[in-house]
Amino acid sequence: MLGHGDVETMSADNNKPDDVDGGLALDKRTKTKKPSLYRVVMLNDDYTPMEFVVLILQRFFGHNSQVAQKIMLHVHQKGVGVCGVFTYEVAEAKINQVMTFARQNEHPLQLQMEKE
Ligand code: TYC
Repeated sequence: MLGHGDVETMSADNNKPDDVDGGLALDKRTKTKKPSLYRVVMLNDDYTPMEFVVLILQRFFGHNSQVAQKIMLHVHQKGVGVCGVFTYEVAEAKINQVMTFARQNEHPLQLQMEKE
């Protein structure tokens, strides 16, 4: 139990105090939790043009043209590839935006989310 002016050590990596009071909820500092991360993966298909996939990887995932080309070819050859890693809400938003844009352009491009 900590009194006024008592010293409590802090683990540097996780912003959590070392447990010196048996878990009793006396610590008033902000506790942070790292969010779970999710891979956004792209699936190959026989119809979506390669240039369209490269455009998606640049516009929605911020890859430069060289990296975008490499990811696109990986998906084309292996069947699936990672576009990026995000929190759940960001991953979901990217998938919705990309699949909406693909459908508007009448391409069957499919993206999925995978927990890291
Ligand atoms: N296989 C497609 C073609 O030959 C290209 C492609 C690559 C499509 C990646 C989807 O996620 C994809 N036009």
